[in-house]
Parts: sequence; C-alpha cells; structure tokens
Amino acid sequence: MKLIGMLDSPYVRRVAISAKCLGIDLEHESVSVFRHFEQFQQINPVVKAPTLILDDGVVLMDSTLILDYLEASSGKSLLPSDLKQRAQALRLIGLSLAACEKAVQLYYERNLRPADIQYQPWVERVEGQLAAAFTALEKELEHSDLPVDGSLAQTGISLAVAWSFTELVVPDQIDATRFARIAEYTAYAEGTDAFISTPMN
Ligand SMILES: N[C@@H](CCC(=O)N[C@@H](CS)C(=O)NCC(=O)O)C(=O)O
Repeated sequence: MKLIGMLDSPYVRRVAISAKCLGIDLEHESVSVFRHFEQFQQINPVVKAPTLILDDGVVLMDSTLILDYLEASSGKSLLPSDLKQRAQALRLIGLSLAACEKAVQLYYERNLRPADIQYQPWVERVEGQLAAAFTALEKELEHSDLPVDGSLAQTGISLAVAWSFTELVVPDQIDATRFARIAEYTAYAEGTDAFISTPMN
C-alpha cells in the first residue's frame, strides 16, 4: 500500500504515524497538493491528501476512512473498545480534527488569498473556532490524562499532530501557557519513535 501526500499535512502525518503504531509498513510518496498538482491529479483526480493506493489499485482518501481500512486490515485498533472510553476518545479526536481543519483554513487564507481581498470577519470566525477547539481539548485533558508511558493511541496521535501543525503554520494562534496540557502531551508524543521517524518537514 502506498500513502500519497506531504508529512506537513496533519492528516497525512496522522495516517503515517498510526500505520507505524499498527505495525503496517506503508510505502510513502511525498506528493504536494500544490507544488505537484498535476502529478497528484494523475493519482487522485480530486487531489486530496492523504490518498492511499491499495495493493489492488483501489484509491482511498480522507484520513479517518484510511485509518478505518488500516485498522480493519491489521486486525488492530488504536481506539478503545469500551464504549464510554471510545466516546471520549472520539470526542477528543473530533476536536483535534476540527483544530487541524481551522488551522489549514487560516493558513490557506493567509497564504493563498491575496492580502487585499482577505475577508476579516471570516478570518476572525476561523481563529475563534481554532481557539475553541484547543480550549475544549485543554479542558478535557484536565480530567482525562493521556498515557505518557511510551505508548500511543489515536487520541494522542491526533491531538499532538494537530498542535504541532498549528504551531508550524499559524504560530501566532498558539499559546503554550494557555494550553499547557496539550503542549506537554505533544512534547511527549513528538519524542516517541513513531513521531520522530515521521517529521513534518
Ligand atoms: N478530512 C480530510 C481533510 C484532508 C485535507 O483537507 N487535506 C488537505 C491537505 S492538509 C488537502 O488535501 N488540501 C487540498 C485541497 O483541499 O484542495 C482528511 O481527514 O483527510
């Protein structure tokens, strides 16, 4: 199976790290949705990263759907099976993915749209949503600590990937003192082998 996309995409990175944690050896091709648009189009006409090419040629997209496939194919899971714990994990992952989406939107707004046609009310809305996602995550971590014993699960992978990505692309939106628990967990996750061997750049 071949994973297509750059590791500076939080979605590509969460798939690559999760695959390592599931013991799946993915081939990886760093194709950019911007710099290599036409090359990407040949692989997936809608140009979405991550894209996963299965061994029989089927092309999947969307990190969560790709992870669903990888988990089913490995017979392992990075989510808890207990229903209550699973709901809590899905809530944290949802917030982390919302943070990724809002950071991506802000980055695109700042870097793709010419400065003279930027729409400030939209920018402020997205900044508020990004802050809301991290505020909710920080609050969740007050009563549900993530393990820092060398292990990784999907909740922690998605959280740390979201925080590191936001720090990379819109650092002005990050306040490590306001979000101390997230920053602390991310420092732990970024120190694990799966993260170190899957750098953003
Ligand atoms: N919900 C999708 C989001 C993927 C996504 O938006 N990826 C970005 C790269 S970070 C992308 O493909 N951008 C190109 C575009 O949307 O045109 C996922 O989880 O994979």
